[in-house]
Amino acid sequence: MTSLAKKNLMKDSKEINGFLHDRYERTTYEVPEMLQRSKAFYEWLDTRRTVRDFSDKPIPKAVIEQLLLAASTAPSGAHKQPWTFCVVANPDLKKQIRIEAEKEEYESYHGRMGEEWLQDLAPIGTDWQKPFLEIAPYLIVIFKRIYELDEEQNKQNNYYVNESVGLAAGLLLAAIHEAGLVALTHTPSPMNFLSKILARPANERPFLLIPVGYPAEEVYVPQLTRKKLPDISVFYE
Ligand code: IYR
Repeated sequence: MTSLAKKNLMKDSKEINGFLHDRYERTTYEVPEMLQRSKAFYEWLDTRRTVRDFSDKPIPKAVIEQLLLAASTAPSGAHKQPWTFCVVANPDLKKQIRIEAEKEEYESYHGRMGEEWLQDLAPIGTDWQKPFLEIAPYLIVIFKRIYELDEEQNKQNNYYVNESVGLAAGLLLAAIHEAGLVALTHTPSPMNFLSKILARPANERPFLLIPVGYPAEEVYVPQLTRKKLPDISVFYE
């Protein structure tokens, strides 16, 4: 048994409002180590880039499963965990998704998005063509669950669904980075075709489409800088 498992067994609990709460302890650090760790973590995350060119090299399903478990540790409104991760490896489904996404994207890039939007996207180098939807070994399509149905088909509320699923998506991207893989946060628009192709129930709405894989042999990403601390923060002291 691992020491963590042992610790969990020894864990004491107490009742609050009639519900059991477990004692929670976590390791804390002296300030120098705290600083070193937070800096190292930032520097690691800062090496993450959105990648649009994937290798078709397979990745083990076991890895994807771990990535999803990591994503699903995200906090959520009333702990409802209002997300479903659809993992698409099937080539026919990937092809259908590409065809439908490119249909929508063609319309977007040829009128729907408007001049200002197209100019904003020019430095990123995107266009309506989405070959990565067939090349990447896995497409993770995140659905938000806007409500649940109980056994009698009554609607049960979920809360802060966008916030919750956004947090899970962020953790997923971090987990993908940690695994040495790359991803693209893709938002075909509109994306209701995903519900149809993947036969999702009415309580689920597509949220993000995230191709995952190894990067292609030669990958270029747009030159960009991230905002500096004074541009993203206000301290009230
Ligand atoms: N959904 C389109 C367009 C697009 C929009 C934004 I805002 C981006 O940051 C990137 C792309 C596409 O996926 O190409």
